[in-house]
Amino acid sequence: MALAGWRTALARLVLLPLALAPLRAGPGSAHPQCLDFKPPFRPPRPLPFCEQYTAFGCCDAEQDAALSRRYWAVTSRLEPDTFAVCAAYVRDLLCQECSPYAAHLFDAEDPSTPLRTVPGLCKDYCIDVWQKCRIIFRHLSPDPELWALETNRAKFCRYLSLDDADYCFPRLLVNENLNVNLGQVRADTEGCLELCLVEVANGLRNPVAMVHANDGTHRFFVAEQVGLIWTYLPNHSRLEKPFLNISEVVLTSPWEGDERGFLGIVFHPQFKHTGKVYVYYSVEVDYEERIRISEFKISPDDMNTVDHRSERIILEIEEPASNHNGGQLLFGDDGYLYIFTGDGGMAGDPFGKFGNSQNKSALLGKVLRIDVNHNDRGPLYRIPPDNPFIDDPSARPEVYAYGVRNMWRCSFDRGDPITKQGQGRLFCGDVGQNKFEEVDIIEKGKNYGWRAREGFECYDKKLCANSSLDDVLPIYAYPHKMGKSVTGGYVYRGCQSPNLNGLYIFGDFMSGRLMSLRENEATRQWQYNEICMGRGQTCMFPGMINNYYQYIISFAEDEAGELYFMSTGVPSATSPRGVIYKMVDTSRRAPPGKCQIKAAPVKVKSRIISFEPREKFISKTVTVRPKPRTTTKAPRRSSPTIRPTSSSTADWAEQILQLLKNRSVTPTAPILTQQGGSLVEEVGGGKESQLQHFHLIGMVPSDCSTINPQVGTE
Ligand SMILES: [Ca+2]
Ligand SMILES: [Ca+2]
Repeated sequence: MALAGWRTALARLVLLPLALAPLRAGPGSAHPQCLDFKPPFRPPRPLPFCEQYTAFGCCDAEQDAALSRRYWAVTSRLEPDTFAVCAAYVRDLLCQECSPYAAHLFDAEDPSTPLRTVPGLCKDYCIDVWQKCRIIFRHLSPDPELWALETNRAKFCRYLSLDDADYCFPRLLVNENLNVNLGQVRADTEGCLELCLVEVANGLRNPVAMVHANDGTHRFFVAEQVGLIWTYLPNHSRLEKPFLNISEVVLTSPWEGDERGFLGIVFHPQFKHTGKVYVYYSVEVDYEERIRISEFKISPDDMNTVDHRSERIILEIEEPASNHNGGQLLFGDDGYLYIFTGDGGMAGDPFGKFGNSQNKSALLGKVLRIDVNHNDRGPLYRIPPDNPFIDDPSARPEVYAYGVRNMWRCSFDRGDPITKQGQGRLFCGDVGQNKFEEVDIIEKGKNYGWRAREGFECYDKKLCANSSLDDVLPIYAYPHKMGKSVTGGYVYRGCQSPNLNGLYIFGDFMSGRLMSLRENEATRQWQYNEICMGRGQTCMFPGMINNYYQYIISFAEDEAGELYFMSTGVPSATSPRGVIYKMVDTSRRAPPGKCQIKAAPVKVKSRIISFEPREKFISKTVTVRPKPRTTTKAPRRSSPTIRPTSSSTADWAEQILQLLKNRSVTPTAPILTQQGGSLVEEVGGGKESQLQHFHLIGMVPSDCSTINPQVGTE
């Protein structure tokens, strides 16, 4: 094939100074998008026909073959002379369907407007093709309006021009703004990675965890702090009947900042066969506050509900104060159960001679590891034979790692989908005291420093100077001007956003900041990048949004490895303002068909409540700071629990019960919640909730005066 028509035209074009001068598309305004309203991708196999889009674009080999067939159908109708001159134009015009900017070329950014039949052409190119080959348009386009203009060059080329001249063919090919970093995660000038969100669930009251069963059903289960867990089907609809309801025994309150409550859930790795689920929650027993780790079994006649009578208490630990209750449960690849406890509470880990965390005979301030397999007979759990301190008579054998303050959210890396690199690494966010929040990689037997150290700095100078401390420093720590309570996340190992592979994504509960770390393979250093919401058109794809509520409670991974986070506008265990968001990189998607899942069937015995997204894309880049709100403090107390006094106790207890009743009947109904002492009616969505939204540009509240509901800030 001779030199493609566009290249000839392009050569001429670039000689004209005017052609390159008006690069109006500023940073962030480029918007790669395919004709199916989705981001472009890297084709898994080379494209033999539309070669120029073989590295990145909107076609896979199948679509390329279809375009090739169209090419032969069109060109076979041309006389040999015409063919010689015009075939390259036909190919160029057809192949623009594979351009990463196909949606712009064909006016298809908006699904409600009709698609062009021919890509938008720059004037010079149009004149060129009109003069030599206008006959081809009859075969290329079924549009009678275009045919009618065939004899009038000016009208013809006006008809084929684009409103946004930056995107016309072939000029967009040399537009630097449109081509620089194409296919890579978009970042602003400060290196903030611009990602987008899809709303997945809403109306949740402090959603603390979202987990899957690893049983092929692709269901997900969302736990609310009050002690209710809901089953969601892969299409995001929710079952009316809760998966688990232990709200009557779970100890929590409506106070923003109450760290007690239902805190964690994990399915047994062989759940499909064992039917076992493990939960972690606050409870009061004989006027003593405890954390409890229990085992439940799935109901024999409903796969979407546990058998509520099957609870077996695996472990209970007394909690000396209401804050720092830990709450993460995980199973490792070794099949053992990992339990992440807090240091017990108060400030500065004051318990005992040198605190709980450095005391290996205490279960608080630790990562514990136990074996709950084959526990139907004999002890409820066993000590894994290779636990690090089993030979130390002064240490509890359950201890796996110590020096932990309050690890709020940990995760195992699944590893690279192909190379498995990184697999099994255990990442945790450990909430700091007054100055630093940190991210750690947990290893067996290691000391994570608290209370000797906070972040990289000494906290207890005497302990810190002790040569036997031998602690592991965080992989990353940030000061309190960036946030005051870390929420650990996940290393992205999903399929749909291939650019994010290997990125550890986490957040801060107080500032609402989303953050990321990526390991430099060569230097082993962790590269930090903030994550912000895509600006301009970056998130302008059907179903995507670019804003979220501030209080980032937890992150999650679905069965396929896609990444989510949960946040709320009002961090109270009774406020239904929690939303689950899926994180998406719109700069590049996986090739079509690659991420298709085949979910195993789910037998449903409950009413299904379909999902209705409420959050909206905000088109203007406005800076909306969260409204200053009256804040309530968590009850401060010494053991035993001082419950809120007399009349209010009955009030909130009744409220919770009422809420639970309301929830099971009409989950989307307005719910009453107590805020600042008065009852305020809350209605989801609408103007008011928009005000609670914010963009990351300048959104960080200057005064983080609210108390974290899960993790402490003294
Ligand atoms: Ca505590
Ligand atoms: Ca530490």
